[in-house]
Amino acid sequence: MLARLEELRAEGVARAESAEDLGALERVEVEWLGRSGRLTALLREVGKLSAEERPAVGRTANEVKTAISGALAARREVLEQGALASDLSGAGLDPTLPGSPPPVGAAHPVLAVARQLEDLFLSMGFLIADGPEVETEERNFDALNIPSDHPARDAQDTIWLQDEPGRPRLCLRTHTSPVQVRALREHGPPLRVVAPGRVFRQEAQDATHEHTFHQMEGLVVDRGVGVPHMLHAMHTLIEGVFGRPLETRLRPGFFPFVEPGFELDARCPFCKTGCRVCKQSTWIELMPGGLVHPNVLRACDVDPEIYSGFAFGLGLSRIAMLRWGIDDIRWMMSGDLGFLEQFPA
Ligand code: FA5
Repeated sequence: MLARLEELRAEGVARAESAEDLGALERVEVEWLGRSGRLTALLREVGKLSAEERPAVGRTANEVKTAISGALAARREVLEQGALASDLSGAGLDPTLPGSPPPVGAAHPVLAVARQLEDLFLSMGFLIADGPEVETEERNFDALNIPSDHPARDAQDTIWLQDEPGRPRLCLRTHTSPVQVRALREHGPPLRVVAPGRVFRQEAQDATHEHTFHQMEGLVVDRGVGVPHMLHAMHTLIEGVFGRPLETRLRPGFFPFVEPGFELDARCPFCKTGCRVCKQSTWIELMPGGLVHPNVLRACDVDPEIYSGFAFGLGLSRIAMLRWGIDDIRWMMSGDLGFLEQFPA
């Protein structure tokens, strides 16, 4: 038995050392060490040996296995190095073969809607403005004519930063409307601007409410601006998002920074008789807006006797949900690749 083991060792090592390529090497491994390999077959006979013979045969069998495995590993390294060197030398390289494309990301659905609307408003002569996510109480509330006892300032809705003595009070902006104030103070009228961005509220989450979501503010201030101008902008926006005009209706809506204030509803783009999206009403609430309140114009050093304007605040996250039939807003911030990969570039 010991002699047969030695034969196996010599032959196995020799075969490993002379394997010409990785495929041949693999065949040697299977033939010697595999489940039905030659060494394994021999080891099955160990049981038939006497108790005295067994330890020596077992030890030698292990040594044989180690020797063959070692020879296989050494040869594999040599063959792999050779393959790499030949790749690098360019021999056998065909530069005309198609490469494997790198994985390409895509715009998040909210970003895709924001970009589409930015293009649309740019084509109508609007500026795209940006504002910080940490905002002063003055711009987020006071300049927007939101009185200090308004419930929206309550800690239940607004996420406040820790007060620092002698510094203005700061919060995470609760809407994109403070960008109205920033843009008007910076550029003055006449002005047309849209401002997409992330906003934050202390909010109980459900399928349509997030604590972090996206809005897009629109603001036009000029001489003689009125409700028909606002409606034209809103209708253009709807056609841009849904690819066709939708029937709309205006309802009164209260926001301290507009007077009069409205909620614009659109006829559900998905049904005629009522569905899950419009909750059987055939109307969906699309965007609030109104004519800029004179107090807001004054807070931005604009004379309301000369200028007027309109503003609207679109929930971008909800528009993206409508556009692609996404049933839960919490997907948006989930970072879930299974969700995101459904929106190719
Ligand atoms: C505002 O935030 C006003 N600043 C909008 C405005 C601007 C009115 C200019 C008039 C003139 P509101 O709280 O309704 O209004 O929010 C506007 C939109 O944001 C809603 O229509 C909705 O689409 C979206 N929204 C509000 N709360 C949430 C939330 N928790 N999660 C996701 N989207 C929300």
